[in-house]
Amino acid sequence: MTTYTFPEGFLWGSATAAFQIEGAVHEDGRRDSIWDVFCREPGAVANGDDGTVACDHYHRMPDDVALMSELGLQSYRFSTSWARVRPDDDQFNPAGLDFYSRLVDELLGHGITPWVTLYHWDLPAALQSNGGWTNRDTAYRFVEYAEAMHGALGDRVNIWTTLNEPWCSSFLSYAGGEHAPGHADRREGLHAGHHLLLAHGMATARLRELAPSATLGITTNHTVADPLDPSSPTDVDAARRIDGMFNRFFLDPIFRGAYPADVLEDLAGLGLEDAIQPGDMEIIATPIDVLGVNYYHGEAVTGTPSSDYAPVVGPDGRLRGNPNIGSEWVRSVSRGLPVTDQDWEIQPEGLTRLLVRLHEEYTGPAGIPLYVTENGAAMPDVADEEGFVDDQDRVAFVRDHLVAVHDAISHGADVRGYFVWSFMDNFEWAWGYDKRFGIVRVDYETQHRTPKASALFFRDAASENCVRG
Ligand code: PNW
Repeated sequence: MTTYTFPEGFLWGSATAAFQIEGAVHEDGRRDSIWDVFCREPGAVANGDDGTVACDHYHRMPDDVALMSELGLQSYRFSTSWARVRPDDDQFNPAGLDFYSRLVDELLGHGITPWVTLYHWDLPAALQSNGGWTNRDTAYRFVEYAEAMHGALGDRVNIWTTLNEPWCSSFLSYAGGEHAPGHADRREGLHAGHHLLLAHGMATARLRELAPSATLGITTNHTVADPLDPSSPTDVDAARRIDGMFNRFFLDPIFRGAYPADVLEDLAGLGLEDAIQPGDMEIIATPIDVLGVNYYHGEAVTGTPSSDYAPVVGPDGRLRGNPNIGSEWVRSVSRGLPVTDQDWEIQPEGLTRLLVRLHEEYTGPAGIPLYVTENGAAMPDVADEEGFVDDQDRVAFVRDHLVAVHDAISHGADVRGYFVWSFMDNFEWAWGYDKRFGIVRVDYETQHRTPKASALFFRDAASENCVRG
């Protein structure tokens, strides 16, 4: 057995997102977000689930924070809900701002460092009626919202990330049709992607003025794409394309101030250029202090090159698109690796490769540290009568990925912390409540919380600053 000890000060935390846990969607002035609307569309979310109650965190927040403290979490990454603090794209809502202010006080009172994400996908529905992220104006609205959040929390919060996973909130949402608002339009997907990056850059610049000493960043989601057959030029090109859209489309503008040339070529004629205005790329490249990395799995890719593509109408009448804009012919195929409850392949070594590469190609040269802001697994809900889940499968997943982080650090990557996704079972977007990612179990009948074996494992790892395996 080897003991993997992490560098001193390594940050152990857990994460959630507002829409996935809060509930209380129409309380204290909150109004619909695009996810509330999307959940009402037949066929959009498994079982017709929605966020009306979720984990009822809005009413149980102090108890939830107390549990985080019992489990030894050093930091808690949460998102603030734009639809709660500025429901109508008009006045800010004091009751909404107050909820997050109380959350921050509660965290600090327990010695837990708050890590704020300003946008985890719950755009106010009022803004979607003007085009949402396809409208450049939404980026300016985001800056106003960021300013308001800083005004409410900036005296106590030091770590701010602008966006969570812009790949999801652009390509998967506006072109893939899988996430709210559920559109299947390539041009919309690309414009949303550009405007999200612009929003990130402008908000970062504004927050920097307001809080020169704050730690500012963004969280991006990544994949590690390998050619199914490394000797096939088509598969190699497929992997390049997926890497381009998932990873480099977002990182190159942020760290290098330009979209990658090969990606622009793949996307020629699809309308991205129409969204880019003079000066945008400089704004997007506003320096950041930290990069949050979300990693769940890599993939092997293949396909038959084709320029034919059209969204299809699903059995429920909804349009189904494809997030691989301009490379819709690329498919991910199983390599026969073990999978989670969501059929995502379990591939810890992908995380090592990803972190080393990000460090070498993007963050290292700029002296910027990496944090794993999400990693975790959906696993079956097998609870005993007391509601305890002995999730040794999740324990192994988290341990193996922590070892992978340790390997990346040994190879020179500057990784400063790890946030397990998620603190508790919650609304897993298009999968509804079917898929459970929590290290704490939620009984949705009683709202009772029960730490799983993985929570106890994580508590011990955090307190000892090491894992064994
Ligand atoms: C991330 N995909 O979502 C999010 O940041 C979390 O809110 C979410 O619960 C977690 O990962 C687990 O899914 C993703 O289809 C959702 O590729 C879907 C995809 C990727 C990330």
